Amino acid sequence: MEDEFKRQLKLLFDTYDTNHDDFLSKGEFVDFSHEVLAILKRGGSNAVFHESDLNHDDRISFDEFISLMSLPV
Ligand SMILES: [Ca+2]
Ligand SMILES: [Ca+2]
Repeated sequence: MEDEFKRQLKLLFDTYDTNHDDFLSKGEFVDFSHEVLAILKRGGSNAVFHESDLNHDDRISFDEFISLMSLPV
């Protein structure tokens, strides 16, 4: 389970590690933070929560979290 969690986080990390040097440079991290902020600004955290809760069980699973983080902005 922990390995799966790390694997998912690594996928997320790799998404933003655009030059694949296994580090997030300041520029890469800025892209990441802008994307997160853009998602949150899109309608407030309440709306984002409902949008992210794909199966509507009033909680965000890690899969749903990963889906949220992979949304195109
Ligand atoms: Ca990098
Ligand atoms: Ca859910």
